[in-house]
Order: sequence, then structure tokens, then C-alpha cells
Amino acid sequence: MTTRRVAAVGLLMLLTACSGSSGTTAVNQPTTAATSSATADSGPTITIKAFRYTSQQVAPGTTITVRNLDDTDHTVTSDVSGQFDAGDVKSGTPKTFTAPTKPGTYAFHCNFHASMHGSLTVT
Ligand SMILES: [Cu+2]
Repeated sequence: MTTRRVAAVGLLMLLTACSGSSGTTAVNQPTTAATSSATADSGPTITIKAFRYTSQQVAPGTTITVRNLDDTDHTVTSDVSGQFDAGDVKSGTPKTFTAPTKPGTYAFHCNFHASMHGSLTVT
């Protein structure tokens, strides 16, 4: 009995020590999360609003965020197949794609709405 109690107390102390150290880690986490989300927000963005794209000029190979402010889904798909495609960008859920590595002006469109056209400049 005595041995079991000692073991139980030892385990309790161990658990306390563990939760104490994880508490320290949790304090550090918000700082890291805030930094990474700030980086994502400050990057180049193509915004879609009222079935129109904002134009964007980026360096080769840049990661571009697409934000859809409309209620319906849109895509950012290069006119020349295979250059880039953000896929199905749902309302309120940003997606990213990588800009071409070769400088130039790239025309793109929406797969769902034939009237939607935009251009991406890589310099
Ligand atoms: Cu569309």
C-alpha cells in the first residue's frame, strides 16, 4: 500500500511537471501564429469582387493568394493550359497558387463564368 501511494504521488508530480512545461510552450505559440498569418496577409493578392479580378504584378514564382468576395465560386485559370490554376475558390475561403517563373503578362479566366477575364504580370 505504502509503495503504491508513493508511486501515485510521484506520477502526480510528473503530470504537474508536464502540464507546467506545456504551458510554457503554449505561451510561445501565439507569437509564431501571429507572425505567419501576418506574412500570408501581406503577400500579393488577387481579389474577386462583383465578377471582376484585381490585376496583380509579382516577381517570378511568387505565391499569390486569391480572395473571393462574391457569393459564388470562381477560379483563376491561365488561358494557356497548365501555366497556373488556383482551382475552385469558394466565397470567403482564400486559396493560393504559384506565379509562373518566366516574366511576361499572363491572361487568365474563370472556368465557371465565360465573361470573367484577368491578367497577371510577372516581372
Ligand atoms: Cu467565376
